[in-house]
Amino acid sequence: VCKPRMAEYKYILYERIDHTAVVRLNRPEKLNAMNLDVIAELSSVMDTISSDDSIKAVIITGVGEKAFCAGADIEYMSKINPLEAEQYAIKGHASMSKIENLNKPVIAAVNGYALGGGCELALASDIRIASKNAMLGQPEVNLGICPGWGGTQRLARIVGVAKAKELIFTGKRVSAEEALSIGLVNKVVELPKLMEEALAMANEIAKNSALAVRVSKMLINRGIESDINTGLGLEVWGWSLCFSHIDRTERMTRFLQKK
Ligand code: DAK
Repeated sequence: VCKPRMAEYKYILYERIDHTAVVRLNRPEKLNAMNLDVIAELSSVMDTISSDDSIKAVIITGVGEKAFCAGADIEYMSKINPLEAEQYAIKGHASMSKIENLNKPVIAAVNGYALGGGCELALASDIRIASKNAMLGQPEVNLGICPGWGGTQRLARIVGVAKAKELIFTGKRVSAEEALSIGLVNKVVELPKLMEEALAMANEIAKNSALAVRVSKMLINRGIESDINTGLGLEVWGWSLCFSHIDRTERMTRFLQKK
């Protein structure tokens, strides 16, 4: 019998806590900056998580107390040729899209700097919880590039066009509190409480029907790209799909039997 073997990762730590998958970027000496290998490993762990029905929620965070992720690896980018840059772009986009479209909710536990690609990683997640020391921003224009892993698109959708333009054009960093005030993060907590809070939210999600949560995520993501009638049409289909699952029958029966 061939048992599936958990892939060994060099730059990420992967662990299961009950129904939650916890993925930690593990390159603290470089503030968890993402080179091609980090991106490839992130992509691979998302495939593993995606096919495991026992996982109900995912937390992405960084190792250390200083950084969630300081962005794309500037040293690596300074050396690559156009063909390598193409691979970096394609694989980076694929990774972010895998997170955004993952069949489970993803919580970014932002434990410090989330800059450039690091902020984009948080933006590709569904929910962001930040520690008080977190600093978020898109400083790419300082380096002569624009945000390239979805920052120009997702940031504007999350905080609105005007704030996204301010953040991207100035490249300035915002504190966790300011990020909270503009809707860039959902919640701010003390650093030692960050994982506890993220796990508590993941557990709250895990108590609900996995199919209903999954369908809701898909409907919100697709709907935001569509006109309202297309979105509502999708909602009819998604809602009806929930009736195909025993979960709906059991949960409604439990309610009616006052269990
Ligand atoms: N890349 C590589 N190394 C980094 C790094 C980064 N982004 N950020 C930090 N490090 C390294 C530092 O070089 C240093 O390494 P050593 O010198 O010790 O070997 C170590 O991490 C500790 O950093 P510092 O000594 O600088 O620590 P400080 O506390 O003084 O400063 C800082 C912390 C976060 C303010 C500072 O490190 C900083 O400003 N880092 C750069 C942040 C940044 O500009 N990030 C955006 C990068 S651009 C793409 C799409 C998207 C992107 C790329 C490609 N495609 C479509 C292909 C995204 C681009 C970006 O993310």
